[in-house]
Amino acid sequence: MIKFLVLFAAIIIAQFPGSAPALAQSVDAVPPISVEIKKRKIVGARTIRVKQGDQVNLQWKTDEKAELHLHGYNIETNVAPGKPASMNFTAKATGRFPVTSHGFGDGHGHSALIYIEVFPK
Ligand SMILES: [Cu+2]
Repeated sequence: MIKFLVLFAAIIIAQFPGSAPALAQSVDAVPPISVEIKKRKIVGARTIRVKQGDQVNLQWKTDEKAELHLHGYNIETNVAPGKPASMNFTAKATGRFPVTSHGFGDGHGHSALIYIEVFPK
């Protein structure tokens, strides 16, 4: 699974070198989406809507260490204060997918922080 994710990330990076925004635009790349966690809650809207086929880049910031899990796509990433993290994926599957935290601090809560909604093309 880890190998697959690394390969997946490598493919995305290969397709979208940071220096070529014109290229990225031609293939349904959406601008990076910033998501901030404060006091164990999302700042702002709790739903992110994208279209099937979009290259999604979620950029996480937090005021507390957390392990984030995008369900359905099964992407996990660790984020900590001063250490932003990103989740990159192609929105292939449609539906509504929660991102949960596998425990802030020493807890092990599993409630949804935010939902990613992927609409059919
Ligand atoms: Cu989870």
